[in-house]
Amino acid sequence: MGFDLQGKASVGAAATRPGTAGTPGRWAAAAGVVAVAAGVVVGELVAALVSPALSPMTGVGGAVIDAVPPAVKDWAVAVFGTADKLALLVGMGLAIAALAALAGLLEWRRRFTGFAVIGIFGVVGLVAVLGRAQVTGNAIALPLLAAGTGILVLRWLMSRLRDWSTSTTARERPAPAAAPATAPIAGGAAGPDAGPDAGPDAGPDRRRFLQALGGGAVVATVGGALAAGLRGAAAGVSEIRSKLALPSAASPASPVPAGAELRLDGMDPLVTPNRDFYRIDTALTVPAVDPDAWVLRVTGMVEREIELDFATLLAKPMTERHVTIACVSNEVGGDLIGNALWLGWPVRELLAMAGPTSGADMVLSRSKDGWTAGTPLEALTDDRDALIAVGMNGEPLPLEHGFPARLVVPGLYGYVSATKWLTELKVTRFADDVGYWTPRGWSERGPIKTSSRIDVPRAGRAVRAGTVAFGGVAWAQHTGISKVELRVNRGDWQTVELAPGISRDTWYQWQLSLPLTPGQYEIQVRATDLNGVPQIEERSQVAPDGATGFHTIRVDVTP
Ligand SMILES: Nc1nc2c(c(=O)[nH]1)N[C@H]1C(S)=C(S)[C@@H](COP(=O)(O)O)O[C@H]1N2
Ligand SMILES: [Mo]
Repeated sequence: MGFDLQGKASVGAAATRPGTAGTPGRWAAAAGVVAVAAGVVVGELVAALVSPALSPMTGVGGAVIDAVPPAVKDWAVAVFGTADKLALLVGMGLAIAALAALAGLLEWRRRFTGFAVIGIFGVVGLVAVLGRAQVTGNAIALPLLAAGTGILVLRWLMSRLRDWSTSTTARERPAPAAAPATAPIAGGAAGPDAGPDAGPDAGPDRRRFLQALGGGAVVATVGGALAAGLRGAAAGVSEIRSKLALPSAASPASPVPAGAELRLDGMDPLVTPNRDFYRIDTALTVPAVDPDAWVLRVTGMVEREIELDFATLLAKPMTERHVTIACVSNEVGGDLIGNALWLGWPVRELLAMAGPTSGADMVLSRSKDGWTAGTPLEALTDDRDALIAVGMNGEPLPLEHGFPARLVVPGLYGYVSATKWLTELKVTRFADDVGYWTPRGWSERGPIKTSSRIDVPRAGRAVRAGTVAFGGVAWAQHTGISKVELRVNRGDWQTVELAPGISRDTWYQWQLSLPLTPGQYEIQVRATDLNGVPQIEERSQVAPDGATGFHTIRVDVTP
């Protein structure tokens, strides 16, 4: 490891060396390109797998588009026409390749400088991705994952290249003519550590480096093709989705009552935007379901089996409802809950056409990827407007949320009801069938438990003494909330101002202002449903059927 010496070489002198044809400098640049390609491919592949709407490359591309002055955009459109986006991606690819080659060269000259260049890529990618609207939490990891992979691969290739260089130098003679890299790196390999690595012949080390480089290039190419394939399938469906016109609702949602949305600073919106909606599923790759190929089958204990295609579904009289859905894994105070405006056809109408036979008490719904949920037949046939949903907040379902159709059942946790990428409804009995999560330690039935959350002030955040505003949400789907109370340091419960809910099936916002002097406070919230049943005080884990306990936060009030 005598390469510190290379780093000490002046930039001018060093620049001539790696730039000379046939020196390892050229190979260092190649190593940079392969390493960065591997990083980008890993980022794209993981993105393609976890969420089709995410792509570090298109994230950066989008940020470039946003940052570019309108005149340049007009110019690009004029010159490249509709291929402007392709031109942008090609341009980005070339720019990244040039920077990657530079990173390889720099790393060859001075350890960690090339890593730093790749690290800066990662941070730029991060900033670009953060600025994109569609992007959700886990996207943040992707540019860092890409940069980390790039650095690791470069480190690996560099150590091979140095072995090669060291052995070449140690021989103190040019390698055979066939070797592309023959010039010894002056000084660099002659350091004190060079001795043990120095072989009598550069052949094996040279071969090892070239194998590593070639292997890296092959893996990056195959991974890139795979990512492109996955992305292509999802992109095709995304394209179809973006052109889909949803029918208007025959039974529209009741309007959001005045005052339902308390405009308290720091409060989550009453209706959760799609891009912020929590996502939970077992799907490693988001199923890309072409609506033209989609059918929903009603099978099992029915008088008539039914096959429903998407066009037929869209032609049914649609119902639109606000419903707050929640995950059974939502901790007290957690954010695995969201409220959306769903458009769909009531499941009970489809089930009525099929005619469940007597004895049936469960519907096992199945998704494209084989996941299942077991829902009480009653919850799908009573008056609660369980929907075969096609729309979410005025748009077709996002791919991540079940495009083209999913179930939404007010009052039940998602794992027993909210099947995304829906393909089958099997009418059956709890005695005969089980949903995916039941044998894995979760209850057969999963009614949502009444709960409440403090969102303002954020837990652990310091606030100024005086009048302190508290606010949050409370929910008891399909029953509704009658009362929310707050208590300070386990004192008396104080009733808060409860905003009108959109419906019994949605969460309600609440707020309360309290005069507080400087000090530390423990604040707790509890909700009571419209039947007068208060939420459970005793703490319990999320498994097997949902967490209980009061959301408790600590607030530091400063003078
Ligand atoms: N196909 C499929 N549908 C699914 C799941 C799944 O793993 N696969 N998870 C369920 C669970 S546990 C929840 S909480 C909800 C979450 O829906 P969302 O991702 O749209 O918020 O989807 C449900 N539907
Ligand atoms: Mo869930």
